[in-house]
Amino acid sequence: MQIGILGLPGVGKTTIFNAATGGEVDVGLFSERTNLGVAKVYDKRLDVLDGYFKPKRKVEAEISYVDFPSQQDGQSKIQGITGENLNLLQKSDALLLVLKAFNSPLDINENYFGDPVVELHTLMDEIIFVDLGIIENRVNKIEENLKGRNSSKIDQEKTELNLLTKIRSVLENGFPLEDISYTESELKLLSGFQLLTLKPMVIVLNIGESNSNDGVNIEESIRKDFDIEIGTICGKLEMDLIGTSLDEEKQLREVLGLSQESGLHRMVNLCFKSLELISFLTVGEDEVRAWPIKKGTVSAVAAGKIHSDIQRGFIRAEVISYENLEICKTIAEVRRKGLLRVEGKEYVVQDGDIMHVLFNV
Ligand SMILES: Nc1nc2c(ncn2[C@@H]2O[C@H](COP(=O)(O)OP(=O)(O)OP(=O)(O)O)[C@@H](O)[C@H]2O)c(=O)[nH]1
Ligand SMILES: [Mg+2]
Repeated sequence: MQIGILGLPGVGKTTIFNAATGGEVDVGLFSERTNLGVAKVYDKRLDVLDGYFKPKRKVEAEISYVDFPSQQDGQSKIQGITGENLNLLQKSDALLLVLKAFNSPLDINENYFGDPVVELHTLMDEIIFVDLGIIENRVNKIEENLKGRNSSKIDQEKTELNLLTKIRSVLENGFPLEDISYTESELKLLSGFQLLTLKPMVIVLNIGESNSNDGVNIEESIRKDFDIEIGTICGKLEMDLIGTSLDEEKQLREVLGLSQESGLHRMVNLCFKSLELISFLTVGEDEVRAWPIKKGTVSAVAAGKIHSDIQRGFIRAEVISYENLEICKTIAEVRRKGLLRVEGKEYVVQDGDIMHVLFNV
């Protein structure tokens, strides 16, 4: 699962990428590199389980991030994204939209408006522009195909063309594509275009160290115009905190008057949620681990994430909800209280289920 990081130039995309993935990519305006990295999804439950089981290791769920470069033409608009980068962007499962709410000497940059709401409208216009480009390419291709050919695909391509024309006019008028209704087959076609406007989105407000209290007000004004989850983060601070101990981090947050809850954790968790992922957990002497699965996954398929043999030879799963283990502290006590359930392969796994799968190959 991959998140594409988008934003106007110099808003702190690479800074946030570094903070999330523990990366050490150079930051600065008009970057030219595309950066790929993996972020651990902080899960408080793993810390608690780590305390109970004292395993050799603790393994968090992970999600990938792609940080795109500014464009070379100095405009550094997403509009300029082409080729391999456009491909990567289209393949992303969700988008993280970075907005700038810190002051810096770089504010001479003409793309910075000083108002995150205006910035977000500009960014959305650009995202729509990219989609219009994708549609235009496909329309041209179909029109080319339809010229002088009488293959069996004609009807199919005409249907596609109709749909594309319909969504093009919706996008040109600036309406979200979710607002119109589609038939089952149209939806299937649509998913093939990998349009950006149809991807789940999360906003991250990159706030300055000195104005960290403004976040709440800015979030409120964004919510008036957009129905998208928002996380506020001080990107630079979070990046500088990589590698510091928890105690040092706590102290620094106090000194700077920042909340103790890590904005970074919240941001990564919002991304995780936007992907419609949940975690089931496994515990033992070797490791406690969170396994990301799509909401609605059944136990045999979930077990396949651990190993395909376990899915193939699935017999049954012993399941304890995290909450019950937290109350009981030990698996023996969970059993004594009769809180351990035995589930079959069609059981829909819930977030925080602690699973032990019995299998036979
Ligand atoms: N004060 C402050 N500066 C920041 C913060 N986040 C980023 N910066 C600075 O802003 C500049 C640009 O940051 P980048 O992370 O490179 O921004 P970007 O969006 O990746 O830039 P491009 O890729 O060139 O579009 C750098 O000098 C950062 O140090 C922040 O939270 N506070
Ligand atoms: Mg960058």
